[in-house]
Amino acid sequence: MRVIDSHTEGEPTRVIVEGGPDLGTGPLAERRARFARDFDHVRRFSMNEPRGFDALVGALLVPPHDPTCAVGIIFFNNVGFLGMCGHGTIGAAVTLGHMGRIGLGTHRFETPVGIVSVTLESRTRASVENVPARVFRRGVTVEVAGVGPVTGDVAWGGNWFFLVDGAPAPLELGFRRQLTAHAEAIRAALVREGVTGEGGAEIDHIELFGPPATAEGDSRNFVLCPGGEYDRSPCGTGTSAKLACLAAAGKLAPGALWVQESVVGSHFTARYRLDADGAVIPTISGRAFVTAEATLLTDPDDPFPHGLG
Ligand code: PYC
Repeated sequence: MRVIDSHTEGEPTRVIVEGGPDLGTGPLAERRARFARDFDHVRRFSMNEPRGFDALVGALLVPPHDPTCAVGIIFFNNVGFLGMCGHGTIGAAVTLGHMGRIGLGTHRFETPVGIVSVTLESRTRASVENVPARVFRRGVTVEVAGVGPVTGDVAWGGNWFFLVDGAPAPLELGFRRQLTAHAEAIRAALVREGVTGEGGAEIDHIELFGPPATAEGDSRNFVLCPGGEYDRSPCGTGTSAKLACLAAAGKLAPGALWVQESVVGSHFTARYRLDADGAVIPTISGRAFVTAEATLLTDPDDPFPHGLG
């Protein structure tokens, strides 16, 4: 399997460019289901130790179902599959540019949750106009074990998020274990109290917000991902969900700039527009850097041919 690795504002992406599973044709949501049902060992092989690690997000390039798209992408991680992935889309765009498969300019990428419009602005910078983001429930309070009541918003930005203002420690790398434990306790409380996204969808990302660390920033965040790791970037789908919350609260006007800092000190710039139906359409911009071109190997004598986990 040939892969190209990159990081987007600190968060890693591994694009499978050759040797991935043949998922056939059809809508991407169906092909993602086929991937999960028949080829989960490929996800584990490429994501888990010893070839990967828990923060890694994978991106399988597939022929698009919609012929207006340059490519189809299915995102996955150490525990399963994602709807969309903002940092991963920026990483994939820079990777496709690195491979010479796309040039500077705007391209449509198809994902299991819809088509996104991606502009490769330079060799290392891309912006993504995401699928519509929306708030599902505002001001939901759950009782978090060892903490007490915590209030947040449930919103969609391509994945489901619970967004909380405030954290028990500074949003800095040195406090990541404490922040992770806090966010995991919130996620457990959501499950225990039956708080979900629309249609009973699991809320698998928790986003904690605090004040920015720089004069340019509007806010800093810590995002717990489904597999227990934190997002090194400010999280593209999480920032999209944040924009939907800000728009719903009347705190950010269409077109206004929002600078979202991550826990590692990187940032995404973000804005939204309203479409004809009044839906929030976020655009997230950031940098990505190619870090490796590799061939992943397996050995018939390897006791862990599909990795650990
Ligand atoms: O950037 O959307 C994102 C993302 C989701 C999970 C990790 N990064």
